[in-house]
Amino acid sequence: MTTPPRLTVRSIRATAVEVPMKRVLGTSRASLRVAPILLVDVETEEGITGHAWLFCYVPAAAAAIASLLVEVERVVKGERVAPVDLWASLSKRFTLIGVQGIVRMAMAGFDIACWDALAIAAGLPLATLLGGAPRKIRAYNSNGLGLMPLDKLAKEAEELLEGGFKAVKLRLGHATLGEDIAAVRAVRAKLPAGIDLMVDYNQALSLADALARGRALDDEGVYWIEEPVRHDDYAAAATLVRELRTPIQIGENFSQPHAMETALAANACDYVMPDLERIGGVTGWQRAAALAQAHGIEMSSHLFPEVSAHLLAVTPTAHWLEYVDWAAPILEESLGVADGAVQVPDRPGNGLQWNQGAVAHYRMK
Ligand code: SMN
Ligand code: MG
Repeated sequence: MTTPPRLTVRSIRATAVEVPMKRVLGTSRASLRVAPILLVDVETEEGITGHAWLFCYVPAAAAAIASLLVEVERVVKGERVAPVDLWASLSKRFTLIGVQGIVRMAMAGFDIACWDALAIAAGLPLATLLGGAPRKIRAYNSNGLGLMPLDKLAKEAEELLEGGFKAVKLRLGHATLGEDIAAVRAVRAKLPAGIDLMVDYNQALSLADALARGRALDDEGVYWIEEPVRHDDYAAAATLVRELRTPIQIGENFSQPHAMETALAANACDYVMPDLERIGGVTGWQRAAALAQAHGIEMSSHLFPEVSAHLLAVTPTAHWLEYVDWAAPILEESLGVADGAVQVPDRPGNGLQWNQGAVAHYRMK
């Protein structure tokens, strides 16, 4: 057996694209029709390139993160591709500005691409490099189902079952409780028995309103209530955990594993769903997975299904993968979905490869 080459960072390339979404994502905060995505390529002296994509939420953030990656490159150029060590040196470099927000997203993109390069060099799928193996990961369909008229919701709910999905997620946070319940019922009416329905408020509610709406939802049989209140109001979330029967899900806004630790210490949720670019890339995810295991709490992913699938394959309390198809148009090979599960690709690395023609087409102007 040959030893994989030691890799050295040569450069970081960032390419911003705006990919139209097949289905509008109408959340209580904003409506998204286009996915602003930043492609991150870490090139090594040895000729291996690692890939990652970041979701930028607003197009302006793509340029800002790309510019932060120039500073990341200045720190890591010529260093060994050792993501844990590089996370530590970048954390030190960025302490004064703060390892948060888009600084941390840039670091996460670099970290994810470094792990990809290591797995490619080893000739192993990322899941295998991390001690697991490619397998099927249970997923819910999180495309669409935003705040929209009831007839459209009902139609979309049916369409989202294609692929054999056994669960879908509905965005809530309408002006009134009555409208939220009507939306849940419109979707539920189209779901065969045994299909689970998650709901997501995107931090829309006050504690009092969350208690009122949560009590009403307790009678609707929803699987979890996601981010009902401001993401870092762990005291309010803990009250909801105590008062409601429906599980409370939070985590897409955990900034590095410390935030998750604080939330768990406050009993702020029943489930967690860290986001790869906010938790700290592959390095941060693994630390979060250990925390979830220690607390005996089930852990799902947020966005980034392609890389998150590898990580859930080695997460002791793996729960649900959030499936979105937003990056599919710019990928050489999109994630395989069948029987409500995604298949972790059995090829070296995390499996991300850009379709260069599509990247040129969707490139941000
Ligand atoms: C979400 C994700 C990405 C953009 C907007 C909203 C949502 C989710 O909170 O959990 O999918
Ligand atoms: Mg959410």
